[in-house]
Amino acid sequence: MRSYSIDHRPEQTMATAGSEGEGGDVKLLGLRLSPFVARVRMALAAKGVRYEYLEQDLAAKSDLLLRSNPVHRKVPVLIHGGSKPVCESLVILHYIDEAWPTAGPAILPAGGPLERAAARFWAAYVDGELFPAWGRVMMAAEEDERDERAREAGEMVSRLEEVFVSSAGEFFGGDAMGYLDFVLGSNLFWFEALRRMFGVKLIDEARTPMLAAWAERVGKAAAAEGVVMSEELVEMAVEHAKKLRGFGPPPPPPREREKQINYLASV
Ligand SMILES: N[C@@H](CCC(=O)N[C@@H](CS)C(=O)NCC(=O)O)C(=O)O
Repeated sequence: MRSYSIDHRPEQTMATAGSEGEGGDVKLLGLRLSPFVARVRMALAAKGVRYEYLEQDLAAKSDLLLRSNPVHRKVPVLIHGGSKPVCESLVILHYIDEAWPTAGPAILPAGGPLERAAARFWAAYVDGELFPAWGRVMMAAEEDERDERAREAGEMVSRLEEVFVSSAGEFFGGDAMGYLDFVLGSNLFWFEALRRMFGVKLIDEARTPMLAAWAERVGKAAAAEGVVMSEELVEMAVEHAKKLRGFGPPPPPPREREKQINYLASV
């Protein structure tokens, strides 16, 4: 796939929300438009872990990124105290939970192995099914196709509504945000971008009222501030989506397109 870049120059910031947390220096290699990165940032903020944020340019990958994640060459990568880097967002969420067990609420559900297995199952569903599905909505060439893709993605979100209803709390994680809140919540700014661009509402007050209320709560949570919920991010997502649509190769047949789901790789 061709690579495109937009103007977000590597940025280096110290995330200051929250307290120091346990354990030395933490670096996160990330990309602001990446939901995979956003979920890690939400979890670090919820735990009150201070970290240095290093925005990456995926069109010209840094030596640090290539050294830290030689297998996938992707963000996010977490480096804690100069130790071995931790790669893959879901693995990183588990790591954060274990490395800072007493700082902030637990990330994985505390209810027992079955509950944790269910959370992992639905997280895999979000990444394996819903993420590519909303990407297909974004890339649909024609309105009819987009409607069909939006219907498919909407059905997935409806399933997640059922999961949420059975979790009976403010969040998937109960009273505080946890694993699935971070995993699904990190997609919210892209959902908003799809709504603005095409009027597609993946989370919809009428069809998925509980998730609509959940999304409001996530949006107001301190851990999401600037990372998932920010006007600037939504605008960046819209601009990026336009670029992908405008400069992309001619759309392949739908089945082929399923293989090309790494849209954000070209950011
Ligand atoms: N499964 C990975 C996906 C991470 C991912 O796809 N990251 C993209 C940015 S959204 C990336 O770094 N892509 C660079 C590339 O593919 O070259 C995770 O959960 O961390």
